[in-house]
Amino acid sequence: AGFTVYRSWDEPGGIRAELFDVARNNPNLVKLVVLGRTHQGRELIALKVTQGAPGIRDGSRPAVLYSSLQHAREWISLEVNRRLLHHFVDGFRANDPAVKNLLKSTELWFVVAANPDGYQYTFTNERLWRKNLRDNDGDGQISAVDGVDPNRNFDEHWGYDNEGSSPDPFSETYRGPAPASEPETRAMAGLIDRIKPKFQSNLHSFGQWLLYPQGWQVGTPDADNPLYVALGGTDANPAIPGFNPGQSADTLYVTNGETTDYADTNAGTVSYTPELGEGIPGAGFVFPDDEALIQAEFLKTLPFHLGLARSAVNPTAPVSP
Ligand code: 0X9
Ligand code: ZN
Repeated sequence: AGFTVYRSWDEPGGIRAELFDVARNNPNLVKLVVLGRTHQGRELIALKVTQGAPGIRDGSRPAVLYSSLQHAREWISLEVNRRLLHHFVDGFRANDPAVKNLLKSTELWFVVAANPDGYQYTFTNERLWRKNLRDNDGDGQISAVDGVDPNRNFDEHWGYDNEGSSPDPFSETYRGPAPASEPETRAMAGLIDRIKPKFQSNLHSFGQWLLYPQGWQVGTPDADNPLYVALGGTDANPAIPGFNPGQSADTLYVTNGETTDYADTNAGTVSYTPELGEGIPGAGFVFPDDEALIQAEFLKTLPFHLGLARSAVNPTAPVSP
């Protein structure tokens, strides 16, 4: 649709087709799992990347989960994660010794589009749509009253104190009618429950933050979990150059029903929300359709993401990026 880099979910050669191609072309390395279906019937897809993937029970090796595009308009999160997937898959194919060694012992999981309905809608209807496409008012069409915020629907302090999410369907942070009411939430939470990732990077944009639990209340214990600091770094020495690491409620704002809180509390996952940059100042959620800027954003986050992967076999002694 006139973009040089970005591709929609549905189009021929689009993101959905690419994920199936990556799995088909790497049968001994990549396993595609359909975790569920969206409101509009799209597959919720995860790729497991590990040596001998199809023959190995999910979650039997220490796992890392890289997820992105919960919020429909945050296209850069998908592009960065997609490039990370290719870093490992293409590195394995090219016999990169570090990648080969890693993928013998560790399984990497990729959910590059956690909200494919919303993503598609940003190409066809509204570039700045955020939520999923739940038809809240049941009128058979999508308008401002519709959609649930996928990062407010998890069964972890869902709706707590009514602060940081909304009961109003019109709101951009509508938490949905019940905890885990949404297929996107059940897919992600179900995967987390099943593989119990040691680490997660749940990519969002924008703001150059590197956030970690808890989001639901300022000053909760994980603020001082030394692992979050060991791998995320400090303001003076952040794991992603130019980003500010910090506990999310304290650093940004309070949320509830949030993904990383769910993973941390229910699976013991050390779970980060990187908020990527804008590409150029003022671009906001509309990161430019510019190969050089997108690749630079990927490369900036690569050492941090490699640190998570390399640390999974022994999480309490992290290999810093
Ligand atoms: O509000 C969100 O879900 C994330 N920001 S975004 O602009 N991408 O929507 C931030 C979630 C991080 N958690 C907290 N701030 N508590
Ligand atoms: Zn977001």
